[in-house]
Amino acid sequence: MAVAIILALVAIGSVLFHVLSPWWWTPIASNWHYIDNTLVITFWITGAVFLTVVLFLAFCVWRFRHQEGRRATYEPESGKLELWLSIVTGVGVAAMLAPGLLVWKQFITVPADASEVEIVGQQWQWAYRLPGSDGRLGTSDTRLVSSDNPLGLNPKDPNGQDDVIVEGGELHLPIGKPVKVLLRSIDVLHDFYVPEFRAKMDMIPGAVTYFWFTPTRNGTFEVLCAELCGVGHPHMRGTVVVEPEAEYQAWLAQQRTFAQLSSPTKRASAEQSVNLPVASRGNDSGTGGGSR
Ligand SMILES: [Cu+2]
Repeated sequence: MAVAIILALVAIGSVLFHVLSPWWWTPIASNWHYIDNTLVITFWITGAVFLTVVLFLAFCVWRFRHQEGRRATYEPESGKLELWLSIVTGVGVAAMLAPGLLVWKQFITVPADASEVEIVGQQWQWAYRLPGSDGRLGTSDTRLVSSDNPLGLNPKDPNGQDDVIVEGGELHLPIGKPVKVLLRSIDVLHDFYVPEFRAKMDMIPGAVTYFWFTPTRNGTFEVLCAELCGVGHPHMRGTVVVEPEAEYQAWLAQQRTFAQLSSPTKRASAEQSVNLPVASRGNDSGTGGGSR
């Protein structure tokens, strides 16, 4: 009897914890309400299954407890029960997976008017690159990464000269404008994650991953690395500031471009050591504008 009561208390306690808990997700600051909706659907389905199973267990412990003279019957197969369990489980799993597929399609279908921002992960810091006045990002190649060119930009690509580079600082974004986030890693797996944006994605060395979102709330948001990437992983934090267009433009005007950051002598030596044509797109290159 005590076991049955404990099981019932676990079920009731879980519901009370959910209702009374102060720990809930952060207020959303992007267009991705769909992500919250899929989480809520999964939460209710798994919550209902959890309650049903635990309460059924409590009932069975009490109902079929040991009694003098009572004997259990052995029933290894039950076609009817197996059919019902298969149908209910199948419907439950499909209900959890189907919304995710629909949301994923939207998550990677970038609107035509989205501007591009490149985010580069490196043990253990973030760097950002925004297109300059031409609106296009120049190409990049990991073979060009050096202390003078930490993001591996192609110095021969004219599109890259005016690219704005922010290393270790804040990323600013204008509110209400869709942005395509291009993700690169210089060394190991990282994952760009801002909880309020409800968006995250792995950064894979040698590849460019992407998603898009529209910031919907002004404010300062913390960037976390959501992929264990070495001993400095917990300290790999950054800041995204969402602000009105005028303030964003003022911030942008203060940033430095690739051309300003790399002196002519440094660029000449980089070109000598790696001989790449302007339009080079190797396996691990190509964050060029509009190629995806
Ligand atoms: Cu990381």
